[in-house]
Amino acid sequence: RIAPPKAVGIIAAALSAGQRKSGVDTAPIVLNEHGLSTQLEQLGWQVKVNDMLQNCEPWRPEFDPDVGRIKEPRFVGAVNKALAEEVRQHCARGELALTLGGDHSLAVGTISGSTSVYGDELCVVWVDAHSDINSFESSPSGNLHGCPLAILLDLFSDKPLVGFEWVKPILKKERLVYIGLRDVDEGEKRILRENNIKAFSMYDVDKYGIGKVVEMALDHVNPARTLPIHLSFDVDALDPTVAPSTGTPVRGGLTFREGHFICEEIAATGQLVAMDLVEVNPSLGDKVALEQTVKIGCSLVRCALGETLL
Ligand code: 4U7
Ligand code: MN
Ligand code: MN
Ligand code: MN
Repeated sequence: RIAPPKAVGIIAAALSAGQRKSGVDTAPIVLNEHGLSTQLEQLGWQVKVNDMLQNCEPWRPEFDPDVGRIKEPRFVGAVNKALAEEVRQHCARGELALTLGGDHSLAVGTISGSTSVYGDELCVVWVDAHSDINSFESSPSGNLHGCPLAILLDLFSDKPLVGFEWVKPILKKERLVYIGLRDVDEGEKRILRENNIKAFSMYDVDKYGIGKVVEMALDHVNPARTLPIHLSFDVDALDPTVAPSTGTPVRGGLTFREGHFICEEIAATGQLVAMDLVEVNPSLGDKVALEQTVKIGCSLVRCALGETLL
């Protein structure tokens, strides 16, 4: 090859305190045991494994009472602060920052890290059944994995949430786009409408087809395809028949090919600088379900990193 080897930092982020089901913290180890880092090396990537947050217990505070309905804000905030610094370092070295979750609250850290290097040009493509933009007032569950975008866009509340005082609102709402939504809370719908945030739901995937949806999504955030992209991929965007081992499955999701197509189109832009793969929970479902979910997680990452580009 003529081009210098591309490097990727694989950050294991064993965060589960953003939701209530145990096991999601074991996904990074299970994904790597399945051979993800070797697979990326075979694609020509130089792989650096970052296990700083493979165990999040050192960041757990002694005392972490709820704030309103919000659960474990100090713990989730502290892990995210540390994660932001790891992502920042990888991005600053020109490496692709690949974060393996863990629950989706970790996107506060990963996107804080990527925007700290790439600034407000950074585009976020959020692939999910859910819109993860609940505020302090709107969160029905108090689980922070339903809130990361409200925190990042500074829509969370009048004053920063305890534990998240360090977050800088660099991400612009014009640079955020969703694909795959089908379970959006009433409060979230209002937030999306009031802030004019672009979203392509499963309705749009049915109506226009995935090819047109991804084109429209990228046209919205990245019309000339010249801006850096952060892909935040929640496996529950996929249909539960395709990716069953996840904490908040919702029927009617993306097919195997639709999920991969999104990753392939983003790979084709050549602008991917960071990716999160979140909400794989190896403790949910039987052996077959787990095997299927871990396999698809690995192949989504490989596709986003160029496996199927000819
Ligand atoms: B995920 C929910 F109420 N919206 O806020 C909430 F439906 O990262 C679910 O997308 C959030 O998996 C799901 O708790 C968070 C609920
Ligand atoms: Mn999510
Ligand atoms: Mn989700
Ligand atoms: Mn979920």
